[in-house]
Amino acid sequence: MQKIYHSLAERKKEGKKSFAVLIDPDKVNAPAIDLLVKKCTDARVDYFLVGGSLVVSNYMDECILEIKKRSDIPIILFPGSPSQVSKHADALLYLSLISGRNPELLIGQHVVSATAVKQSGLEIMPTGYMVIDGGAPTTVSYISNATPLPADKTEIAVCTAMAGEMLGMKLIYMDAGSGARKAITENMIQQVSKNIDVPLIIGGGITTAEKAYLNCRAGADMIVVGNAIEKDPSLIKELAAAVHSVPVVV
Ligand code: 1GP
Repeated sequence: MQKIYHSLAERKKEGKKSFAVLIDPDKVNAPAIDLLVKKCTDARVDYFLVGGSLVVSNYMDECILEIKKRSDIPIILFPGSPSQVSKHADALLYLSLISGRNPELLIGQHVVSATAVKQSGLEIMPTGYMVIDGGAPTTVSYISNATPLPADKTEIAVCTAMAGEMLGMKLIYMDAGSGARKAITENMIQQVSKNIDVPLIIGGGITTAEKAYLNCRAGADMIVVGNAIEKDPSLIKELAAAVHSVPVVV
C-alpha cells in the first residue's frame, strides 16, 4: 500500500504543510541521531529524509536503524545514487532529474538498479526532481553533470513540472541544492504550484523559519531543511512551528 504517499496527498488535500528534516548519514553518529530525533519528535517533524548527492560512509543502513529505534516518524530515502537504497527505510523518492538532460539520471541508473529497488520492498514514490540554480555550484549540480534550471526562468520551471506530472510523477521536488546561497523564490514556487496537482517539495538553502513559512504560503507542500539544522539543531522547533502555522487554504 502507498501509505506514505497517501499521507502526503491527504495532507495536501487538507491544505496541511509538512516539514522534513534531511539527515546526511555522513554527518551523524548514534549520539547525534539521538539528540536530533528527540528534537524532531518534540517539534512534531513530519518526515525524515535520508541521503545526499554524495554519501561516502557506509552508515546508511545503520543510520536508518538508529532513527527507527527512537521514533515513528516516517523515513523517506532521498538517494543520490542507487547505492543509497536501504530496505530499512519506509519509502523512496524515486528521483528522475527532469530539469537536466543527463540520460543517466533521467532513466539510466533506474534501469541498472530496477531489480534491487523492486526487491527492497520500499514504497516507491516517482518524483520529478528539479535542480534550480542556487547562486553557487552545489554538490548536486556538480555530481549530476546537468545544468541547473536558471532561478529566474519561472516559465521553464512551470513547464518542466507540468511535463513531469503528465509523465506520471507523483511528486515534484524543486531543490536549490544543499547549502544553496539563494533558496528558490516564492514567485517560482507559486507559479509551479498553481500549475500542478501533485504535492510540491521545496528545499535547498532554507535557513530561517520566515523563509519556510513564505515558501509554504507560496504553495510548497513540504519543506526540506538539512544544512541549517546541522549547524543549529535548535532551529528545528521554529522551522516546524512556522511550517505548521501556515493557514489552511484548499
Ligand atoms: C538539499 O533540499 C535539500 O537537497 C536541503 O538543502 O541542506 O540547504 O537545507 P539544505
